[in-house]
Amino acid sequence: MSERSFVMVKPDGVAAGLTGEIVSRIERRGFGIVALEKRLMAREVAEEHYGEHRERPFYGELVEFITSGPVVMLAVEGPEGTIDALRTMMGPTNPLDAPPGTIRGDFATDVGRNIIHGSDGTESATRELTLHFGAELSG
Ligand code: ABT
Ligand code: MG
Repeated sequence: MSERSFVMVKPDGVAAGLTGEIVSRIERRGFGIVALEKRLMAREVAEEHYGEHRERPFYGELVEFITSGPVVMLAVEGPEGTIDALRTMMGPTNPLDAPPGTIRGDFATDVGRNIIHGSDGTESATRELTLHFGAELSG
């Protein structure tokens, strides 16, 4: 059984020149990169992407931030468990809680600018891959 996740280097990660480092870590770990694209996320797409946070106080800022510059989107494939393993590589949402050796623990300090996104389960992976890459890449 294989599994796919939607991974994204956020605008702060791209601006900091971390795209290569992050893609390299994922690649060297042995995961497959099925698709990779740098682009600006449209506002409507960002609102949909963060739909689960619509009622949260930080929602507006989140949408502003994620559309503030280009992002690098990836469809990443590996064996069952890949979605969780990628989240482990990233570290906790708040970078100050992220141990050294994780992407956030090595390169970020701000919960609102935590440089990388990865799907948090199989359902969100399918939803996000479909939203950003289309249904063909979702499974
Ligand atoms: P994402 O990969 O962006 O989805 O982050 P993650 O799944 O690790 O964390 P969640 B809970 O999904 O947070 C989404 C974005 O909201 C930001 N955030 C979150 C805040 O700014 N304040 C908060 O109190 C919380 C809980 C962090 C995430 N985005 N960024 N950038
Ligand atoms: Mg999330």
